[in-house]
Amino acid sequence: MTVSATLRGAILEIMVDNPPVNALGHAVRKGLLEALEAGARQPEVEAIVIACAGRTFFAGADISEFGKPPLDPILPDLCNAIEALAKPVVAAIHGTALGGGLEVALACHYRVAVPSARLGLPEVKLGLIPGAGGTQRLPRLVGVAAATDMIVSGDPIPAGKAAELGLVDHVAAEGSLIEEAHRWAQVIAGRRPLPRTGERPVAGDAAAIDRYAETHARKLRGQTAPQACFEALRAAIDLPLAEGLAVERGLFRQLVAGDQSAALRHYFFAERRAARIDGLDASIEPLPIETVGVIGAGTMGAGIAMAFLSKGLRVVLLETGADALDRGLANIRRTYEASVAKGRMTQEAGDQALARLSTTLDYAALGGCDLIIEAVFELMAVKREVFARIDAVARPGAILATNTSYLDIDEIAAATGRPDHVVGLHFFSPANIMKLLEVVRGARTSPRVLATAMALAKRIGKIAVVAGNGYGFIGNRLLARRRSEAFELLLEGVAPWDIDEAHVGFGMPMGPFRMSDLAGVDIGWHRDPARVENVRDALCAAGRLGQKAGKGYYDYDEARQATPSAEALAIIDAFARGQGRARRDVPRDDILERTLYAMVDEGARLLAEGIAQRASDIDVVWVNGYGWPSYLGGPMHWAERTGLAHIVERLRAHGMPVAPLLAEKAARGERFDDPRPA
Ligand code: 3H9
Repeated sequence: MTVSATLRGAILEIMVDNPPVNALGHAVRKGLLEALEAGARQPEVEAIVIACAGRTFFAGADISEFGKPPLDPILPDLCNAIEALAKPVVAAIHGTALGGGLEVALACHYRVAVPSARLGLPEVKLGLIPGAGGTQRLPRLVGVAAATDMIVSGDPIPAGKAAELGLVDHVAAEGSLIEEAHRWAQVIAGRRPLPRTGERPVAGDAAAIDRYAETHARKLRGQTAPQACFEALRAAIDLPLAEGLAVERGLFRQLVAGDQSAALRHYFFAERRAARIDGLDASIEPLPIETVGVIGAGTMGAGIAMAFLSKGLRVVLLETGADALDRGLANIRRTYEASVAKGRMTQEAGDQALARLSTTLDYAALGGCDLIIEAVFELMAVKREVFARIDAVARPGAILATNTSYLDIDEIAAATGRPDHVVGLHFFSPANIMKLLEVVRGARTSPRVLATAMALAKRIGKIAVVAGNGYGFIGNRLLARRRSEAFELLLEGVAPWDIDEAHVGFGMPMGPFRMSDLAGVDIGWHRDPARVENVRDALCAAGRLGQKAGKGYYDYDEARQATPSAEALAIIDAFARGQGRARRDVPRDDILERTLYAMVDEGARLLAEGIAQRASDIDVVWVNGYGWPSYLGGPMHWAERTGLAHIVERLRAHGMPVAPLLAEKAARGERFDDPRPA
């Protein structure tokens, strides 16, 4: 039974059980409405409590139903029916009341929640607005400013904060939600008039909306849903409830049929699918990991250490010299202090994280670690030497991991006597903040080690994607392909800033050359100024190493403001002439076609080679690690929306290679993740 109703005294308890997250799919909506109507008819029922079984209150509408014809009762009608009921309805909230789930709660006359509950309207993250009254009822309950914040950020708030705002009427003790909700229902059963949220006046005016729009303009650039949120919130201020609800409904319908929401919904499921490894037995128990050894206390090593420390694991941090170790430790301390100062972390949590850290100059101290990860210089000889050393001290069964971003895992594993316990854990900098983790599986990595890496990633709040062992894995392989196409454009006379501007206009946070300046133009440089084989070498030879040197593709002032550099342009120009390259007029549209379609082509190659398990994994990598706008779904989803046949045609028109898999999918009119014909 999805929905059951039990009469306890004069209180009707409606319990919904629709695992895993009690999404408000058709059966739930129908069952809920029927139970409510029955309760309204039963004379002995004085009040109704709506609660959910399992781990959470309703986590929202059932996202998998979007795009299909709506089945009655639709959620807005259900919410209106709850609010209109002649008997009081109490929502009993635990876990997360999200989206349509919070909208149901808003339609109830009272809300009781446990302290650990979180309440939010995350629809904007799916390219939508709340479509079941959220934009009209929330500002009536908590005021325009708080409602704007919640609806446009999409971030949930804890029950305590919700109680302060008037969104929650009573915070129940953890573990006694149902009892307290019943008691609350008994107390309010006779109170009239019923507090109907939709009948309240809206507190506040449009100034709060304008302020929010102004403050967040940069972040919201290019996205349709936040603008629709603003419009719906304005309707809540200006119009009576019924008309406001109609405006909201119209906007919701428009958005749900649009490209951006399709992309964000694709992304939502892509992220969850990424956690699954095809062919891996799901019953494999991960190995227990409590203590992690981190080798190298530079920016990357320190970031990795913090990623574990902050989530309750112990870390032993190793460096080869005392000075480097001190610098790393100071860096970690500073980062925690800053987090505490900014209110992102409590003092206590910061202190506890630091207390879990120990440092050492001696490899022998890593002997008790369950996992040892190295973040040392990106050179095969160095990696192999480090792996041989950790293999000698690590206890049997310990996992040895490398943070390499390009190198061959199998060659590294071969330096040890336990290649089945070697895995790549490619963190992204800053590793304590960036969500993405590429888990690189070597030829001999054992299933249990792989399962452990995935479970560990989840535990430390990372989004893990499995990659096969190939140069640059998933993310950097696409990056390298984009870079080489961008270099081609430079040689044809396109300025770096024009290429960057095209990417920013597309929705990326920055273009490839600003990114290169930020990361260091000299990444991967051979350090021989006399050897100039490409534009990068030419710039490095002239000391233009990027932002850290005050000059790279751009010139930087003291405030790190970038301006186009005449000198960089002259260096690029001289190099191009030396290569006998003719300059030509490149149409603006070609910039994006060539760089982005090249990435799609490379993505198809990753799929054909089995480096990526599925196209949606490539999307997850690029959205999380490289700033591909999530509202464009990731490069592979975007390619499908653009049309694979069109992309193939344009690649050919540019004289660029076309991966056989891409050509095949385009010719068959298939999507990347469609099963391949046998
Ligand atoms: C909405 O409500 C629109 C309305 O305003 C108007 C309508 C007219 N639907 O994340 P997890 C699945 S829009 C369908 O791994 P966690 C998920 O795919 C909705 N399925 O667990 C996964 O399946 P699988 C607004 C859903 O504990 C499984 O449940 N609501 C939905 O890490 C477990 O999910 C949201 O945007 C759904 N709504 O996190 C909330 N939600 O096992 C979206 C989850 O097959 N959900 N699934 O891979 C979340 O944020 C998280 O799932 C939640 C749990 C925090 C609830």
